Amino acid sequence: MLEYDFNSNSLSVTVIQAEELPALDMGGTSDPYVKVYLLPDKKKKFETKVHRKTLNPVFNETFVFKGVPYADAMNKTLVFAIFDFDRFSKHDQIGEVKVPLCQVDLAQTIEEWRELQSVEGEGGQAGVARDGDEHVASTPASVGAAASRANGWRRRS
Ligand SMILES: [Ca+2]
Repeated sequence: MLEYDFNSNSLSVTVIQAEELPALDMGGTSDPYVKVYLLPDKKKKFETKVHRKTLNPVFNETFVFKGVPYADAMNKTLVFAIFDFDRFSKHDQIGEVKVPLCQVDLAQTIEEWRELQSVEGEGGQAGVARDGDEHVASTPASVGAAASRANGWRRRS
């Protein structure tokens, strides 16, 4: 969920939930958490809590990017990167969702599902096979959230 405050130049991002994540751990589960940041600068990175042993985590955590003028926001891409927490090894990236902010109407609150894209290269993970059923919820803004759900944002990986 995305919400932009034109008065304070801040972008509020809520990570809601993910469904049907791939299992990366023995036992058929993962320990997902989400990193949220803006490209290209990656200056500020936020992380949700780790949800242990679940493939359908509900995060409901909100992060605020401050000092992002609207004109700058148009050049940035919001990234939701989902990782699997591992206590004794490098965390594997499960997938990611990228939202170019120029494609989003920041004048409204937006709430919608997006399909996870697999990733290559990060942490030596060569990309996780995916059948297109995984989602991550992202939301911009607070008016008309329901309406935006059907506006064709879903993309196949
Ligand atoms: Ca794990």
